[in-house]
Amino acid sequence: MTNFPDGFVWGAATASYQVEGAVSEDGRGPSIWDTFAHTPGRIADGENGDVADDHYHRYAEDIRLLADLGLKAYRFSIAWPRVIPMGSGAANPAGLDFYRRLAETCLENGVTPYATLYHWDLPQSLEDAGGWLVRDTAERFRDYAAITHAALSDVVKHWMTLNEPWCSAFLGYGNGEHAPGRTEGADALKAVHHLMLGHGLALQAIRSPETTVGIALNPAPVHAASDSEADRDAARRADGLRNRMFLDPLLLGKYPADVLEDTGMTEWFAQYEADLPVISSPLDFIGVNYYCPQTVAAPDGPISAPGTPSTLPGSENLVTVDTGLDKTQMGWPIEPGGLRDTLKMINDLAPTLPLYVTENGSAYPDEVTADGRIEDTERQQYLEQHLEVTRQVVEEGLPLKGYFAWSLIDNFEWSWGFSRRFGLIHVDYSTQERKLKNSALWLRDFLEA
Ligand code: IFM
Repeated sequence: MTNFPDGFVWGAATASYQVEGAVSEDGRGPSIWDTFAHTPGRIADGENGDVADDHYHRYAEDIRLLADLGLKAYRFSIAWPRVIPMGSGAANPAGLDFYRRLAETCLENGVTPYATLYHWDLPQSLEDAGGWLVRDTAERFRDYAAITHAALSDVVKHWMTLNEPWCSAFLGYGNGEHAPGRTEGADALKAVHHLMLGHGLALQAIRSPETTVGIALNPAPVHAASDSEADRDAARRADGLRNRMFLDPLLLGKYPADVLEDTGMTEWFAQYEADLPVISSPLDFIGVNYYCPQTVAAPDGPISAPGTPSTLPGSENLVTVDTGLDKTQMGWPIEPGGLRDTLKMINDLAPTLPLYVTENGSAYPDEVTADGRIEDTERQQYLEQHLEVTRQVVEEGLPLKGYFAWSLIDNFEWSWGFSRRFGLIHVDYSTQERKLKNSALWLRDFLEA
């Protein structure tokens, strides 16, 4: 596998709550993830992100490790409650200083910082005032973005507004698996709209000739389990909620009418059509977080079961089908070609828009051998296969500009706690010792070649 173009960006990614720890230091305010993780029963292993990887104190070591692998870019996220502890109002200089130190350390190591403004750690006080179900949160996000960009744009040139708004809306307000843990049925679509509006307002607030601004989404190919009309309709519904509900407003300036109809939200959305030009403000790039495709079938009975906690409002009974592909520890089927299909889906809508793979990776139950090795053959294979598809996509001429592995280090995998490891680098959570896994050593050799 050779021949990526000069300038192709190679990086790895993390996110604030998953790695930083130091949740009460230097004036950081509480986020919805602090509250959620400390609520009994919410996190599989009963853990929380209070310490996580202690990246807040060990970021310099982590960035050096990243650079030693030959990676040239670090995608991290900025914690809103570190910068504006109560979500609105005055900025906390110590919070901004941390991200300045982090970005400067990247630059000293020859690593380009890529910052995401929102990777799910909403200030708790904003959730108390309605969270993403209310418009005010979008406006507060714009203010936070403007303050953060103004403070850091001399050292951070590449920005993403949101990470995976699908998760914020449908896991946060749909099935309740993520913070804030609410199950609001079709109202989760209000969260979609306010997230998208927040994205557009933030993008407009931080747009400048010196910086690029994009968004990281988690679209995925959705296949129908069979050619039957009912299964094809199930696929249309799942694709609408997963992909078109985000890509259409961003790239076409409209929401998909069929999704609004399926969810009974047509009238609510009609009130806010004037927001669409803001949401579809020109992007510099789209980031794609790709893990797996989805195959769906229609249920035997009615597809809709209003009131059921679900990521599929209006289609709650839709069935996810196991097609027999190998799976990672998350239970996610492995289909490297799905990365190509996903990039192509966006490229078809916006043929010249630069794309990045902003996340791609796999969880496996790693073990450290007696002599300290981590032989994560399956993760390495996953990486090799997806990089081969990445290469093919570039060769086919799609404007794919970079690849970020998820994740640089093992970390707090949300409702799974520390029970799922995605890192290229192993973290011993009792000592905070970092160790390169075999997949990282393979990647280092690959990048060197
Ligand atoms: O860990 C997450 C990350 O925060 C967002 N994208 C998917 C990853 C794996 O689940």
